[in-house]
Amino acid sequence: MKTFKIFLAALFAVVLSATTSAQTNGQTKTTSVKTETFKVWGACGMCKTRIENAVKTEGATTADWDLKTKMLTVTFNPKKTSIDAFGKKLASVGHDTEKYKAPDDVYAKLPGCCHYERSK
Ligand SMILES: [Cu+2]
Repeated sequence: MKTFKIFLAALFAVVLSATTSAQTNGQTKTTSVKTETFKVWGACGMCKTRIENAVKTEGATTADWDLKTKMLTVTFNPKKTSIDAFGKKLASVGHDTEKYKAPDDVYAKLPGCCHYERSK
């Protein structure tokens, strides 16, 4: 009887773990979240906050900008937003990307510490 109980418990555990993994598979299929990394010019911690907030208002789920490498890693739902939308938004708040350049007057209004070296 005791062995039978252990057998049942083991069987239950196997079924349970199989169900959980099936659920996670289903989730990754339905919410197709994309991760991309691209370069955003900036200079300091204030830039980091500004850059990350800018892409989040454009629909990024997560955003992490590296001050040393100037690389921004974003996760987002491609059905809701795009790298293009992020680039435009970043330029509008003063940060150059490979594709979109910030207007000179917006760049000029950034705090002194944020005046990164611009590519010509
Ligand atoms: Cu800054």
